[in-house]
Amino acid sequence: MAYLGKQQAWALVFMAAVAIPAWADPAADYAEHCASCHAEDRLGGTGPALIPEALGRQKADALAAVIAQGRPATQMAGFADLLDADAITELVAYIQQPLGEMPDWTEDDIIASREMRDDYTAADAPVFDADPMNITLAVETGDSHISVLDGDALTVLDRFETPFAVHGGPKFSPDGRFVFVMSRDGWVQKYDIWSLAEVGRVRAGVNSRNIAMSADGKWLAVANYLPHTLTILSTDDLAPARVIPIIAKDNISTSRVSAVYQAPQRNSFILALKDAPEIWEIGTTEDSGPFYEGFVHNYQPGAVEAFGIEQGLFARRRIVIEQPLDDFFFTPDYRHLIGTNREGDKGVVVNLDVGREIAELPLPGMPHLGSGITWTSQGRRVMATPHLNEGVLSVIDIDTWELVKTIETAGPGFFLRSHETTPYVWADVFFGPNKDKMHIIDKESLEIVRTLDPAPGKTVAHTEFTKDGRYALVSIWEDDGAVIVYDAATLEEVKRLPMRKPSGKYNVWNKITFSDGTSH
Ligand code: DHE
Repeated sequence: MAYLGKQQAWALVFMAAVAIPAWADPAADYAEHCASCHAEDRLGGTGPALIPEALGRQKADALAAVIAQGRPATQMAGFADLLDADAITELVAYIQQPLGEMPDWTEDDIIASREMRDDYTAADAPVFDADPMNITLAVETGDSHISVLDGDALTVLDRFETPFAVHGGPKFSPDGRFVFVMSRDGWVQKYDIWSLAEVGRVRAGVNSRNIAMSADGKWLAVANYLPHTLTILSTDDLAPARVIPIIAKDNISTSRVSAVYQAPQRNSFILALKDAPEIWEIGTTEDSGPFYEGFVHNYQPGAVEAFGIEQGLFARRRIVIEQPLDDFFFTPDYRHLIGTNREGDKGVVVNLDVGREIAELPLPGMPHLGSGITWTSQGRRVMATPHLNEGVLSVIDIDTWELVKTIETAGPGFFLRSHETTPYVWADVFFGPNKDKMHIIDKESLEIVRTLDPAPGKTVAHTEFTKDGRYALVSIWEDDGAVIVYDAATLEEVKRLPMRKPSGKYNVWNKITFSDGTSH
């Protein structure tokens, strides 16, 4: 309640300070231009929530520029043709107003939202003949569906409806039988691949980022922007096991969670905090810890009592860093993470064992580390990341942290993919005039050896391989789009499966084995 009171007090201060001219009608402009993506109540849909808690420290003029010109790397279009400068200024003031009441989403709300399907019956064995390990899911954002593909016959086994605005990779149970899908408005759906049936769904947050599965398959963590929590669900029945408030080390400020990842070798979840210079690690087994809450590299024994010790299931460990890191990439042993700083011009390497930063990397142009992948090139273990603002891929040696090469591309890309069995990395060019191109890069020479152009003028993006790496599946990311199946060796097109704005594809085997070439 203290939190609600603070928001309301802030609202009064705001209303006194911001005078919206009597003739302005930003609410009508919002309803006309913004609500379809950001929701009528401003709590987010395909677009992020437009309330102060989500807008963070962005200044009014920066927000006005985004409304006028759009935002690179997102679906946010520019509205300068439809709204004049005054209308945009008023719209900024409107979205900066706190909501009358801060949305809260408690454990009780989560429980109340839970909808388990009473028509679901668990099959004893897969209800299809296809190899259950070679199933690939294709997310179709055009009409909120997922197609379930047989990776050998390349046919659609099922097509089921998802919650609106699925984002991030769906996460499979370790045996590959169940999959969990998250939408930006906080819904988590459980689907049984063997039975080709939805099991149920639950709203774990009001505005969520992504999900992660614990190594033992028992827990699913949901990173929330709103409220400032991490929700941990039981994968069995989607009941909330713990709702962890994200309160920073100062014990006062709260933070959004940018993303949560599974660290399988560590039996933990790793969280990126958006508003506090901290990384959290949360144990997912009964024998987790003891973790010293407030752990820092130069930790002094006397400080233990000040911060407290946490032990057991969901015990937390806090790694204090210099500034908040947005997006993460992990080395395959999960001992190191690379994060991007807020300005998007450098990468910071954090050693998770000792809990401190150990190196900095020159990565200008907003690296998209969440799409990073690793492979071996000329005897070196390397990782590569696309950049959202520059037409380059950075290749880094993950033992020495040297920049091995900057590969120039036809424009900024979003996703990278490879597979153990292929000599190539597939890199899309998501933004700009060459959004219809897909580069094929040789893993050894790090040269672009071919550029595919399968649907001129259309966005071509995101690749996934079948289990054996024989086929590469690429999206034509348009409403009347398709998934194109390529022979991964000859690079010839084999088949086109029509789909409604297909985005990511996810192969069960590649995901549950943490295949080389897959971003996690
Ligand atoms: Fe994503 C994954 C963050 C915009 C489609 N995106 C991820 C992940 C993160 C992330 C942290 C890894 C999570 C995971 O899979 O568990 N995405 C962000 C952003 O911060 C950004 C730039 C701004 C935002 O609005 O959130 C952003 N992302 C987009 C889009 O605009 C995309 C292209 C369309 C969409 O659906 O929103 C998009 N993001 C995706 C996809 C993945 C993803 C398809 C999973 C890729 C994979 O292969 O695993």
